[in-house]
Amino acid sequence: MRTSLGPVQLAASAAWTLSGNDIGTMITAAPRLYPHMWSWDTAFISIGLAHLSAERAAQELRTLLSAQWRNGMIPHIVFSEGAGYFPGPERWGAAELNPDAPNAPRTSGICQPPVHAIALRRIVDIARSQGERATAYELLKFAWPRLYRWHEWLVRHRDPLGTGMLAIVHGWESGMDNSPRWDLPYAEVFPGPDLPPYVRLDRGLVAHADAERPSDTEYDRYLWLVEEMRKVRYEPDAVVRTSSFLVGDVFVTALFALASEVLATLGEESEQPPWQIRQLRGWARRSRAAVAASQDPETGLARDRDLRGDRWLSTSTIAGFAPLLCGGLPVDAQKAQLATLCGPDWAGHPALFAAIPPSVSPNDPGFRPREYWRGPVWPVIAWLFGWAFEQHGWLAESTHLRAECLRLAADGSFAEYYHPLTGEPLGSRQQSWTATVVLDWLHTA
Ligand code: 9WN
Repeated sequence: MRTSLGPVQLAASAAWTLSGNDIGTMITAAPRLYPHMWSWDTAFISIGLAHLSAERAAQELRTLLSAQWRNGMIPHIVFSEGAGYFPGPERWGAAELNPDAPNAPRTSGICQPPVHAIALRRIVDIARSQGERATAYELLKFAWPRLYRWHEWLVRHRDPLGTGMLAIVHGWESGMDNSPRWDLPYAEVFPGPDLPPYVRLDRGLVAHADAERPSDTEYDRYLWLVEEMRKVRYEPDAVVRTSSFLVGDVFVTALFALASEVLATLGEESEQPPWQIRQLRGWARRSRAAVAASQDPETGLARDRDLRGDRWLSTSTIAGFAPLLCGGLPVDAQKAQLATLCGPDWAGHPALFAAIPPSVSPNDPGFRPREYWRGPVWPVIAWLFGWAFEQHGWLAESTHLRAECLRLAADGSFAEYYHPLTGEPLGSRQQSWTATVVLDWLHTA
């Protein structure tokens, strides 16, 4: 029998989870599987934290931004002093190889989706609504220029075609590690004989690792890409030139477009340089157009672009709905996408436990309801769509999505992801970002 906590208990339990993951210097992504700070996790974590303490949320975002590389990149992992994750700082060797990487704290050498400006918007609004105007003001002053530099880094180093479609050099950069989106490009990644040996730690920390975590073959490729980057000392343009994996990521691009608009508006509110604000709006426009241009004429879904293989990647996943995040499609096409997302192939599928879009459609032959990014539901992805719906004024859809997400999360496990047909918690438990999006939903319900 599934537990179902009421809102007060659920909120208390989420707060308890966060305090359990607070190691003093940071809130880790999860207690055992992810005992460090992950870039996009921290953005979501700080949103939920703001409901408990705006100052604490600001501090968390500041910790992440303090590990920003001198060239502007926000690294995908900021390592705590604790061990217990592979690949750890020694395997990345970022500070040893690249003078732009900070020596302390140590970091990985790649990045993750640019959702931080969205978090900043949310924290500033929550802080203001709590009368914490000084906290909001100080955080904006600290974070805005750093986020501007982060967006500038992405434009400078990750738009190889100059079209606004941002490229990733590793599946980990998408945040959707082994999504079927990456199967074709990963098939062209051939680990060399000089791949140093390694021992995975994740497999021992998840109950059903074979079903719920990426395979060893996939890990060989992940680690090989790290080796390739080490060889060029994480120099961003050399990485883009040499990585065997280079893909225009439509979901990252949509988040970038959305976050650039948000950052521009925050810039207007805080009197940032007008030319930077104009630049952000221009970047947003270009990336929005790139997302729209990726639309598959047959399915209506947006597509990633394999830049090594020079081909569209038409795998149907949740990322195909990227235009619903950033806009840019003609009104009719947008309406059609929304109807598809809410319809029987996706969130409206009759067999789902809750009406939340899973990572892959249950009607897709590749649907694997327990497998990492190949079918389960990720609450943070639903949060992003819900937040974007609210911005577009689709209030009925966002309210419904929020209610369904709260129903799924009412078991209090704060799982990393959930089985879409049964609601069973999967992957890590007490995952910080799940607890924090639940807190945000509870406060806006
Ligand atoms: C690799 C921390 C991260 C999330 C990612 C998720 C997973 C790491 C892993 O965990 O990735 O970065 O070891 O599987 O895919 O989205 O940020 O929660």
